[in-house]
Parts: sequence; structure tokens; C-alpha cells
Amino acid sequence: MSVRNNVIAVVAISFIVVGGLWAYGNLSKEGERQKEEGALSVEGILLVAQRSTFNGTNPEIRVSVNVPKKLVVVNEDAVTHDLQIKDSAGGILNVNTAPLKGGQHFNAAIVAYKPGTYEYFCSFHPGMRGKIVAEN
Ligand SMILES: [Cu+2]
Repeated sequence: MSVRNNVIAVVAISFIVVGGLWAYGNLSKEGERQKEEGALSVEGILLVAQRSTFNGTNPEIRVSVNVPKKLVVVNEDAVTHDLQIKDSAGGILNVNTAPLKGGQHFNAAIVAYKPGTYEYFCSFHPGMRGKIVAEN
């Protein structure tokens, strides 16, 4: 097997193992494509709670001010998680999935009203938090 084939095999396996990985595709390629085409469909982000992280890395989410992004939160752990976004200054739409048991999911949207850096987090686990960066 050539080195190139090995690399392709590793990439393919990574996609199968990390179910939430399509979110990265949406963040990069799909987002760019939709911007170029001016597509009407709403961009989406999938955050999968697994082993007490979101998508394994608590990825940074980038949004444009006043452009809603669909957010789907899935709990694939045995323990309960939630996802909250809170900003008392009103810079971003607050989100609270309420406690999700294993296997449950919640559909929401990320809508930033002002540029800035916000946070999404699980109220049960201090390590489960990531940034939301909103730009004009
Ligand atoms: Cu949690």
C-alpha cells in the first residue's frame, strides 16, 4: 500500500469514528460554498456530546452577526449533558437545551446580535465549553 493510500484510509476511518465531524465540513467548505452561491438554506452545526467533550475538541464556532446558524446538539454519552449560551448584555441569543439524557437531541439556532466572543458550555461539566466568535 502506498503512503498516499494509507493517508486516505486514515482519513476515511476518522470520519467514521467521529460522528460529529461533518460539522467541521459545514464550518469550512459548506459555509464557503453557501456564501459564494448565496444559497438560501441555513448553515448548520452539529455538536455531539461524547466522552464529556463536544465533538472531541469543543470546536470554535464562527458566525456572522445577524445570520442565524442552525445548531443541533446530540448527547451520545451515558451521562446527562446540556448546552447553554448566555450573554447578559444581549449580544447573542441565549440558548438552553435543558438536560439531555443519552440519546436525546435538541435543535436550536445561534444568532449573534453584536460582534464579539461568546461561549457555549455544558452546565454539568466545566471542561465542556467552547467559543463562539461573531463577526460582521
Ligand atoms: Cu456535560
